[in-house]
Amino acid sequence: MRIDVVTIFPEFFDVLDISLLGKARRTGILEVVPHNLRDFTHDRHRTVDDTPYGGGAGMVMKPEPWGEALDEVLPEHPDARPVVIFPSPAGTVFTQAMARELAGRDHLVFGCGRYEGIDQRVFDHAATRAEVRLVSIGDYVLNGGEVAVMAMIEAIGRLIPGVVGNPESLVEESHEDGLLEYPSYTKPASWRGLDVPPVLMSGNHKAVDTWRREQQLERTRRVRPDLLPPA
Ligand code: 6GU
Repeated sequence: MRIDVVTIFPEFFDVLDISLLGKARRTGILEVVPHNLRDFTHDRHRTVDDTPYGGGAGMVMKPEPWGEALDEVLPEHPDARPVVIFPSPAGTVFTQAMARELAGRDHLVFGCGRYEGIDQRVFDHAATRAEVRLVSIGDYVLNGGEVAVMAMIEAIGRLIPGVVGNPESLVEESHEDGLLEYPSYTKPASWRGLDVPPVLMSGNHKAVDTWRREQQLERTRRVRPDLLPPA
C-alpha cells in the first residue's frame, strides 16, 4: 500500500521508521511518503495560511498550495477513485471497521490541516477527482491532523497482510468482534498476593473460552455499554 501525507510538519512522520510499521516500510509492504505543503508555495515566506473571509479568529489554510500538492499525489488516470482523508474533529469517527476497509486499498492520501481549517474549496475540488472523507479520531480537539493521521496509519497499517507477524493476534483483540478484549495473564501464577484465575490453568479449553467471553461481555457492559446492541 502507498500512503501519501500532505503536511507542514513532515518530520512528524519520521517515527514511522520504528517498530512493526518501520519494518513494513523497509520490506516494501507499506510505503509512507510525507510531502511538505510549503514546497507547493511560490512566495518568499512559503505562506500556507491567511485571514478568514467574513472575519473571526485564527487563520485558514489557503487553497493554492493544497491544490498543487493534491495535483502531485493524485494519479492522473486512476484505476479506482482514490481516497483522500482529511483529519478533522468535525468528521465521522474513525473505527476498526473503517481501518479494515481502508487496509484493503492500494493508495491513500491524508491531508493534515492546521490553524482553524482549510479553505472549503480544497475539499470541493478534491471531491471531483477522489473520494473525500473528513475523519475524526475522537471527541476532543488536537492542534492539527498529524497525530490523528499517525494513529490512523498505525491502525490501518497493522491490518495489511504481512505487517503483524502472527495474524492470529489480530483476531482476539478489542473491537475486532465488537467487544473489548478479555484480561491476560502470564507467569508467575501468584504475584504480590494476586493469583491468576484458576480456570486459565485448568487445561480445559472450553472453560477458558467461556470465561474469556464472559469477561469480554462484563468489561464491555461496565466501561463501554454503547458498544453493546440494545436489549
Ligand atoms: Cl482527526 N484532527 C484534529 N485536529 N483534532 C481531532 C481529530 C482530528 N480527531 C479528534 N480531534
